[in-house]
Amino acid sequence: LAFSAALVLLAYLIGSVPFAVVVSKLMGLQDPRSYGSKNPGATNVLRTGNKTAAALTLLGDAAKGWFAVWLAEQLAPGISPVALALVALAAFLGHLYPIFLGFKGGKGVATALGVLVAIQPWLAVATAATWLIVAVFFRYSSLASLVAAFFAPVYYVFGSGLAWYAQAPLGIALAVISALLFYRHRANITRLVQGTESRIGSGKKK
Ligand code: NKO
Repeated sequence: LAFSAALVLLAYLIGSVPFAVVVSKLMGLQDPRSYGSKNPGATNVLRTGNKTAAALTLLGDAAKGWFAVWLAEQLAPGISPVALALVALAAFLGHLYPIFLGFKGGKGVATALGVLVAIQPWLAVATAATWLIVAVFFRYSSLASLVAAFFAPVYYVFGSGLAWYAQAPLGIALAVISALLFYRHRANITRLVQGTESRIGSGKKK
């Protein structure tokens, strides 16, 4: 039990690494918490016009979610579903409430994607495809994230078929992650309703 708790703590610390801030600093860009949506995330970094920085942020934030879950599986082969679900949740919460940024982090979209990659690759593909379709049609990153977050647990239950309850801990973790994604996007939801949300590609050009 102490070992599982250590793995959960480790996952939280890995999830806490804020790639939007790290990448921006390394590339000499402004701190993403100072412009646009003020969110330390890939979408907001893209508002600088630097696509490479945005891509690296997305990659880093997703990779840490994947890595935290993968590492726990390596360090504790045969880890229980409950412990693994808590590890996944901890990595996600690290991004939202990072110890390295005074607990003021991002919205968790990329990190949730990384967690999905580690848990069920097909689920990550289906969820990322959902994000992409909404993003291409509506050009709102936040709307795409919300629709993808809504469908991820749905895909999980349907994809697991009649055996979904055997994987209940992960299913519950995904539902909690999805709910927290909505909660973290509440300012975006207000802007979407008011018609003032910024569209992908409307940020300043490089
Ligand atoms: O700055 O408030 P903003 O407009 O930046 O940003 C809103 C945006 C914040 O998220 C990001 C990360 C962008 C990642 C894009 C690719 C993600 C594709 C997969 C979605 C996975 C959803 C996981 C649900 C798990 C339950 O939203």
